[in-house]
Amino acid sequence: MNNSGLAVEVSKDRNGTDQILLRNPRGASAKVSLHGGQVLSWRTDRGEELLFTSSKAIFKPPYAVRGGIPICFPQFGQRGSLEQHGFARNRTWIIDENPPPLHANDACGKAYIDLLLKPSEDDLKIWPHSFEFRLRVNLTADGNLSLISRIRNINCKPFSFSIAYHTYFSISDISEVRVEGLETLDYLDNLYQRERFTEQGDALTFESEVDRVYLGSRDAIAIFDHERKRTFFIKKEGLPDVGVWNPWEKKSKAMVDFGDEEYKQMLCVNGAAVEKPITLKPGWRGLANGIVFPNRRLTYRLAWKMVF
Ligand code: TA6
Repeated sequence: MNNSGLAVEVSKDRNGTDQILLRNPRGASAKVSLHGGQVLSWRTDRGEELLFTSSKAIFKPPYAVRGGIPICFPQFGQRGSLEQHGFARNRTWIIDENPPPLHANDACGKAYIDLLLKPSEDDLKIWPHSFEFRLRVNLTADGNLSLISRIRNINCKPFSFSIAYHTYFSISDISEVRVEGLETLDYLDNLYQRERFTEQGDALTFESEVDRVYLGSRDAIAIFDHERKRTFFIKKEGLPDVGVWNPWEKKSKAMVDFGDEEYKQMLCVNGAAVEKPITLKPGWRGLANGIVFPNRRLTYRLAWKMVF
């Protein structure tokens, strides 16, 4: 624990993979695994878990843990020879001891860890683009969580990728939840072969499986959980799209690493760039994700922003 009461503790998980616990003076915490560079837990200063993880999650490579915030890179979805949602979430990242500096307000007064993923020789065979993916996970003194990603093209030619921060929010019950901020937007519906539709004018509520990518969304989205009297305010900058997913009953039963009834306790709202993949010329380009602002009124804001 440093003098500002922020702590960063490295330990081993049950498979011997390093995981990092970030803690702040009020007791809020975040846990990040080097397996997939995945945030597995984010707790308020009262110890309440805000992210969902399945009771049947498989914590063993090469599976991505079913929950938390998997990083879908260099692809969101299933196309070509890459595995669904790309390989970044199924790889072991390393702690980046000497990262390039970040903007001051993305760094000061935070407990943080810097992770780094580089492609293996095998990765380059399936995705022939050399990159460095740097991920900083921050926890601030009042419990904010931020994931700041910087992807560097160390090729000599441009490459394109799609990306999503597949964020599993913990909710009281899917019937108690509504999402605002996606009204009137176009979306690609994965249940209809990514056909394009337009959202009506009301808040999003859930009565069946939803698997959509909302396009060109505004920078403010809110998840209201009536039962828990909890609101996640999602503020984003730069990442143009937002994925929304709930598998509902049938798909839940078909997933080995997901409980049959667990669809009731989770909702994925994912900051993403899907419709228009991002093209990187050689050099740095930054993306950032999840800044969660808890405050005393059980209101949590999640913001995504682009960091250049
Ligand atoms: O977020 C939407 C989605 O693409 C769904 O189609 C579903 O497959 C989900 O991601 C989970 O994907 P995963 O590969 O983690 O099982």
